[in-house]
Amino acid sequence: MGASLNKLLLVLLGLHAASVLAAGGEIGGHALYQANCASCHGADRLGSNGPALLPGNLERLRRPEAVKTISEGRIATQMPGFGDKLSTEQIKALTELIYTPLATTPEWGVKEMQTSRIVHQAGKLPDQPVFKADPLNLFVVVELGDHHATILDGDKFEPITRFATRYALHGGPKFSPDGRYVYFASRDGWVAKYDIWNLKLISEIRVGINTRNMAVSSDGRYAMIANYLPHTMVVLDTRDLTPIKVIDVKDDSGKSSRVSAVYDAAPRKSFIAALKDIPEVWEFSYDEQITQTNSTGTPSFQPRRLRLEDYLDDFFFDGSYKHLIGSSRGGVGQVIDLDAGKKITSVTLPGMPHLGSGITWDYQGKPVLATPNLKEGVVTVVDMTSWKIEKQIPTLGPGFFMRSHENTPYAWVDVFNGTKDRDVIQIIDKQKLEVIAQLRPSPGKVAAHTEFTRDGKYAVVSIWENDGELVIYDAQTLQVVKRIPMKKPSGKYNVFNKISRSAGTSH
Ligand code: DHE
Repeated sequence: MGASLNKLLLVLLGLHAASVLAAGGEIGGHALYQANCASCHGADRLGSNGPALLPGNLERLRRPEAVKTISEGRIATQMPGFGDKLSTEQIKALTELIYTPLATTPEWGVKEMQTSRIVHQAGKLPDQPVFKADPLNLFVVVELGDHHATILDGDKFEPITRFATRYALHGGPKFSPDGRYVYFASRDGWVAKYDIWNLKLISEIRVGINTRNMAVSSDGRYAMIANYLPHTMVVLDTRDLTPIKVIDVKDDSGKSSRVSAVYDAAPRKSFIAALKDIPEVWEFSYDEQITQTNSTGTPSFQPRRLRLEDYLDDFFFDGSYKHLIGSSRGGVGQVIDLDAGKKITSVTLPGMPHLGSGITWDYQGKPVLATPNLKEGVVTVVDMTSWKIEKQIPTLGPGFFMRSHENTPYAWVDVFNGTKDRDVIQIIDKQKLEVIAQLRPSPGKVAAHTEFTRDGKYAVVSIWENDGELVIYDAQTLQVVKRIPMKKPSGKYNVFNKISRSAGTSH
C-alpha cells in the first residue's frame, strides 16, 4: 500500500515537473518567438507570409527537422537560418513553443477569409493557351522540396513553367472541367486558383487554419474545402474564390468534428464528406433542379446527414457513385448505399487501407477496387459487386499510392511506408492479380506516386528526395525513357486523366 502510494506520488511529481518544463519552454520561447518569428509566422502563430506554427500543422515535421530548419533556414524560401543568432537552448525553447497547442481555438470565419483573399489577376485573360503543347496532356507536378509546382509538357516531357506555391500543398490539385484552371489546397488552409492556359496565378484565399483537402464541383462552379481546424467546411465561388458559405460541423448534441475528406460525386451533382469525430457522412447537393437555391440561384449547401454506426477516415465511390466504401479506425470497411442513406454491408479491411489512393478496373467481367495499405505489405482487391475480398496481393512492404490507366494491363504501387525497399515500385498484373515486375528507378532513393500520360503509354514516377527527379517509363516495356530533376516531387496529375475521371487515377 505504502509502496504504491510512493509510486503515485512519484508519478504526480513527474507530471508536475514535466508541465513546469513545458510551461518554461512556452514562456522562454514566447519572447524569442515574438522577436524572431512573429513578423512572418504571425504574432498568434496562425501564419502570415510564413506557414502556421501549430502542432496540428507541423504533424509531419519531426522535431529534429524543426530544429534544423530554425538553425539553418529552408532553401529557396524566405526562411533564414537562426543558428548564428540564437543559442542551442533558445532554438530548443522555440521548438517547444511551436509544438505547444494554443490556449484557445482561433476563429477563422468569413471575415478572416475575406481579409486574407488576394487577387493576383483581376482582368480577363485570353481563352487560348499561350504555349503549343497539348493542354490536355500536361502534368501539374507538386514539388514539396521547395514548395513549387511545375507545369510539364506530357508529350515532350519538358517543363513549361515553374512557380512558387503556398507551404505544404496536400491532396490532389483539382481541375475545372475544361482543364484550364487548377486549384491547390495547402495544409495551412490556403486555396489558390491558377490559370494553366495563361500560366498565371489568379487568386488565393485562406479558408482554414488546418485543412484536409478540397473538391471542385463537376460543373466547375463551386469548390468545397474540408477543415480540421476550425471544425468547418467552406464553399467558394470558383470564379473569384469568394466564400459562399461556412458550415459548422456539429452533431445533434452540438459536438463538433474535424472533416476527414470531401470529394465531388459528379453523377450525383453533389459533394460528399466524411467526418472524423462524428459517425456521419454529409452530402451537399449542387443540383439546382433538386436542391434549394437562394435568389441568385446559388444552392443552399444544406447537408443531407447520413448517420452511420462507425466513423469514416477515408472513402471511395463505386463507378455509379451509388455506393461509398469507407475505412474506419477498427479495420472494418463500411459500404454505404448513398440513396438509401444507410450501411448495406461490411468488408474486413485489415491494416490501414489507403482508400484515397484506390483505383478500379474490370476483372473477370466485374469491377474491382484495389487499395494499398499504409501498415501492411499488401494490396487489397475488393469485388465491387459482392463487396467481398477478391485477393490480398503480397507486396514488399506497406505502400501509399497506386495508379493505373485504361490502356495498360498493369497497376503500379510503391513501398512508400515500408521500412526497407522504399526505392522499389512494384508492377501488378491487373488480370493475374500478382506482382509481375519490380523497378528500382533510382537505387537507394525513395520512389513514390506514379501517374500516366493521357494515352497511358508512359508512366511518370517521383523520386521523393530534395534533389529528386521524375523518372519517365515506357509503360509497356518498363524501360526508362527520360529523367527530369525536381525538388521532392510528391504528386503529379495529368490534366486529361483527371478531368475524364480515368479509373486508374484518384478523383
Ligand atoms: Fe495524404 C491525398 C490523407 C499523409 C501526400 N491524403 C490524400 C487524400 C487524403 C489524404 C484524404 C485525398 C485528398 C484529395 O486528393 O483530395 N494523407 C492523408 C492522411 O490521413 C495522412 C496519412 C496523414 C496526414 O498527415 O494527413 C496523409 N499524404 C500524407 C503524407 O505524409 C504525404 C506522403 C506527404 C504530404 O504531402 O504531406 C501525403 N496525400 C499526399 C498526396 C496526395 C494525398 C501527394 C494526392 C494523391 C493523388 O494522387 O491524388
